[in-house]
Amino acid sequence: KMVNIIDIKQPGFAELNLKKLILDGISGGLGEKNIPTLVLYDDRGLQLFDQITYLDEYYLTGAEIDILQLQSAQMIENIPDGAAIVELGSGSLRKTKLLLDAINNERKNVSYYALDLMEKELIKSLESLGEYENISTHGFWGTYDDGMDYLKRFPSSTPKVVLWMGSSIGNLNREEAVAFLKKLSSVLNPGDKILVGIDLRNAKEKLAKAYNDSKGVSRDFIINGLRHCNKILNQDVFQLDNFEFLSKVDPQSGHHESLYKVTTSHKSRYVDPTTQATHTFDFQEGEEIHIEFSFKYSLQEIDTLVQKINLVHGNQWLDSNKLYSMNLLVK
Ligand code: AVJ
Repeated sequence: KMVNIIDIKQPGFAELNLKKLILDGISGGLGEKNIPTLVLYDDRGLQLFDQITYLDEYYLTGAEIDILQLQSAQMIENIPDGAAIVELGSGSLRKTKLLLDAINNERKNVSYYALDLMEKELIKSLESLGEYENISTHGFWGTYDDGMDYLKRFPSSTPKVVLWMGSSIGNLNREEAVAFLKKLSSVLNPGDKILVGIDLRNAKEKLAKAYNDSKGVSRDFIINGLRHCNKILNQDVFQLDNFEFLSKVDPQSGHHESLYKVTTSHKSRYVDPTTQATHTFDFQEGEEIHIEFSFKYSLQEIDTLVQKINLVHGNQWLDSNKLYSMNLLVK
């Protein structure tokens, strides 16, 4: 199958930015260091995350699939004929396929655009979709920001549905989530929709297992981020033996946090290849470096979120165990 990938990236921008974000992030003092969450998703990181989604302990994916399998008929009533469906962070398309199959069975004509940062993954996953009679499929290769810019170019007569699944919203803190959705909403027209998957505030024990599973895949996934940093910097700034994975659940603020804990005090350096300037980094034993938040929402918090972004909360679907939600937001 031939797949159609459109490069919508601002050239060079993402790579340059990530290097600077890593170096700035580890330049702080004790307790101030952080690493951009995005470094988790290189080829190996995507593979490991895909493995995580098959673990029973990581209940989010199963819950979203449960909703899509049992309630997709009602869901696609909200997708008009002729719509452009744009998915942010499309990944393996395992879940999207359920939705597209249902749309195709209804003989609705839609165009589907999968947006992802990894070109190889985009090609592979779009190839795996097979042919639909009434659905054209396309790949957008770029960042969320590139995708939002591109959305402005769609004719206003085309109804748009933005899919944002997997509770990816959880990687943003609550203020960032409002800001992001406001920006997304600003490139939509009245009547356009956002279908967003949001994990609920579940029991502390459940979260602890979801993000620190018994097989250690979650740990490998997070630790791989350091390996990817070294690749991006083209130097071994992070000595993997000196760090371990730390998983923290905070029931009060309703999030999980993944961190790196420094096991041995040490220094490391980075030599800037263009200026030859040397940056030195000081890591103290016991120091914790932030890498990822996964924020959870109560039903009340979802309502508040939707109010803040001035959208109308349409249907809400929960999985059979009421662990996870899919929400229709209408501009
Ligand atoms: C893909 C961002 C939704 O936060 O639950 C899985 C990533 N991190 N295990 C999440 C993740 C650790 C995941 N998201």
